[in-house]
Amino acid sequence: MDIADLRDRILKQDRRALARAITLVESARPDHRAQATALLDELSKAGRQSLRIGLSGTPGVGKSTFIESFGKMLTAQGLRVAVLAVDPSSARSGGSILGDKTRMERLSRDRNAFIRPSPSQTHLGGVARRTREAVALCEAAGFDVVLIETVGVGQSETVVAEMSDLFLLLLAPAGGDELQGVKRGIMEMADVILVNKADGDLKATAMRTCADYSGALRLLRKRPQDPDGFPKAMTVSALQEDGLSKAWEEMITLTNWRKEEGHWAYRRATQAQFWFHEEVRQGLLARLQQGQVPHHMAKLDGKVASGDMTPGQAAKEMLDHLS
Ligand SMILES: Nc1nc2c(ncn2[C@@H]2O[C@H](COP(=O)(O)OP(=O)(O)OP(=O)(O)O)[C@@H](O)[C@H]2O)c(=O)[nH]1
Ligand SMILES: [Mg+2]
Repeated sequence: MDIADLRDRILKQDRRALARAITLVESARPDHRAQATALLDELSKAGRQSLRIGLSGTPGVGKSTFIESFGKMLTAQGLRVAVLAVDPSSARSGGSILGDKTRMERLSRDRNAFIRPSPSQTHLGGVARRTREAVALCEAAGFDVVLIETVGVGQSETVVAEMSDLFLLLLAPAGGDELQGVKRGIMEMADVILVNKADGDLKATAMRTCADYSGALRLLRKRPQDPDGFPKAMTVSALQEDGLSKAWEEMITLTNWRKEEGHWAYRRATQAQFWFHEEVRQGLLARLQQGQVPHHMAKLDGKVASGDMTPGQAAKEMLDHLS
């Protein structure tokens, strides 16, 4: 593969080149990995930055519908929008991906939008790297906004928050007692909570739910990266495309404030460090699977089990062997 050519085409916003590059970063082959690293290094020199928006929500809350409506609203304003997904679980069946295709039909046909579904990978570390690198590729390809979707299952929110400038939490209208269902850690990550489906019969419930969450957000510890009034809860209807431009205005307000106050750059810097450390950790773990290492480990396993070596001694010998 001609990396210089791929770089030039991505910088010229060639979508097919972008798709090929994402396939390249998804590959686990060592030669592909080396090419991917070289490509990302080259592209980072262009210094292009998108607004990265993470979006999380439980199954059925309306993520796909929201991305379609919100994405169309942005492209109608002349913005270019990329959509990526982090899906570490195998829970997403082929049926659901098919469903997404129909739900995001208008957006997927939009010249100013680029949608890349999640690859079928189960290891969260692998998905995280692939998505983070895909985000970087989309930035280089000149997208104004990169939406990173995750279904709310445990750790994946943290992964997405660590690669986003803004984190949106999509919630469904619900009775007050269900407020407990959202984990505190996830609430603390949110910059904007959107209570979706605020339409028809659900509208009144959605407004109550929104008020409940506004109250809950006020009880959280104040974060330095927030101006007054943030994090904020709002109602939207993805289906009726209601409240979306208001939500976008709030995101812009928050982003501009963070840029002016230095929080935006600071967050990007600490995120880069986080991923550097994460890559080192993943690399070390990978080395445990390579060459003679598993064999050596198995031998030491036997000695530990028989009591001939303490776990500490065995670990030290193993680590000496690795370095
Ligand atoms: N009334 C109403 N229904 C909505 C709204 N947004 C989504 N829905 C409906 O909720 C259902 C689920 O919507 P999706 O967009 O597929 O939800 P999702 O979060 O992507 O679901 P998964 O991909 O399974 O995690 C669909 O039947 C939508 O039509 C809304 O704003 N109002
Ligand atoms: Mg969906």
